[in-house]
This record gives sequence, structure tokens and C-alpha cells, in this order.
Amino acid sequence: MRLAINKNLPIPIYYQIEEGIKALIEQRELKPGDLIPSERELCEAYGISRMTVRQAVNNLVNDGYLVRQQGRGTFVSKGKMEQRLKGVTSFSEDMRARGMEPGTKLLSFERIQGSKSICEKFSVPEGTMIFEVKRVRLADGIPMAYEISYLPATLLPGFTLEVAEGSIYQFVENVLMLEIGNAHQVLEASLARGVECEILGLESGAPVLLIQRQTYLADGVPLEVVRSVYPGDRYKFVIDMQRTVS
Ligand code: 16G
Repeated sequence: MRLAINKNLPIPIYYQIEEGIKALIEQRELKPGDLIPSERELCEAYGISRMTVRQAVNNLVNDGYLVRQQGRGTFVSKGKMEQRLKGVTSFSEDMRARGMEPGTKLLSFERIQGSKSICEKFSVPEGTMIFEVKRVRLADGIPMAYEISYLPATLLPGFTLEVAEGSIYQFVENVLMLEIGNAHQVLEASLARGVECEILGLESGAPVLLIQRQTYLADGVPLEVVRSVYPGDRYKFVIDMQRTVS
């Protein structure tokens, strides 16, 4: 990788590095998935401080050009996964629609007595049996989301660990023959912390999208409450809107 850095120009060095790397990506001299030199190598190659290099790399990571993978290095981003917020789709369907193979790493599968706050969401008394499923969702083997799902046990006879390793929506619709109706979803920005970093290969404090979805069956019975964490550098959500004059 060759960057043209000119210390005599009145343009900050970090900005020159940033623009230089962007240009290499746009000219496809650096391709998606390519490893870029480490911060130390860049400092040595151009005789600049670590802070300057870090600023440039941080900006490129935040803008989605580069992706940091803990313990492996910094890579040219493969582009953000785009998800349209329209129908109530499942992770498996979304990935297949993009020609990618959905996968699941099951972290835990438990039948618990629901807490007050969870049971309230299902309109059932506190202590009702609820499935708690923690899953890492993969696309072609790459971790795309960390999901914690709650589903009422009485609604899902035959829901097992093996089912949770595949598509829950497929099981609900094709095995239990229940009709999934609508969902209420809240998206907010957050920062990766604790176990999320390890699971998604993110540095502590990396930007993430936090999504909470509550899905209902067609007859209005609550089916699931799901909290998902999506790495900010791998995902973008697109909403098509229609102007309505009130
Ligand atoms: C999506 C849903 C999640 C649902 C899952 C089912 C969002 C934010 N969440 O990840 O609520 O449980 O799909 O996927 O879209 P599955 O059928 O592949 O298990």
C-alpha cells in the first residue's frame, strides 16, 4: 500500500492518510477483505505519530470503509449489509435473499421463570415459563448479530435446542402452523460492551445498533421479545417513506 503524504502541505496528516486510503479503496487497489498495514507499520513507513494514524483509521472505521477485527487486524470493509424495514422477515430469510448462507451459533437455550418485565410484555403472570435463547447469527460464517430472544413456552410445544439452531420463524409457521402477524421494532445507537465485543469481534465501545422487536401472531398473541445487537460497521437499515399531509 502506497500513500502520498506531504508534510509541507497545510492539510492535516491524518486527513491525508484518510483520503489516501479511501482513494485506494475507490480505485480498487485495496479490495474488500484486504488486510491493511498495522498502525505501527504505518507510523514507521511515513514517520508519523501513532495518534495521527489512529485518528485516520478510526475515522475510516466509523465511516464504514475499514473494519477492525480483534486480534486479527484492520481490513477493507465488504460493504454494509442493507436491510429494508418493511415486512416482518426473519434473519434466515434476509440472508438467503442476499445469496448468503444463514447460520446460528447457539450460546444458550433455557426454559426460565419469566421476570416481571418480560412477563408483562407477554401479558402473562410473573414466573410463567419462558424460553430464553441466546444466539449469534452468522452470514456465510461471519457474525452479524447477537440476539437474545424470549418466547412463551406454552405457545411453542416441541421447541428444542435443535430448532433454535435453525430458523425459529420457520418452525413457528411450518411446524406449529401459527401465523406471524406484525411486529413493533425500536432501533437505537449504542456502544458495544462486555460479552457483545467478544461475540461479535468488536472493540469495547465500537458503535452498534440496538434493536428490540416484539412480534405478534396474526391473532394478536405476543410471540417473541427479542433484543439484538448489530455491529454498526456491518449493517445499515433502510426505510422507504411516503409523505402524508395531515
Ligand atoms: C430477526 C428478528 C428476530 C427474529 C429472527 C428470526 C430483527 C431485528 N430480528 O433476526 O426478532 O427472532 O429474525 O430468525 O430483525 P430465524 O427465523 O432465522 O430464527
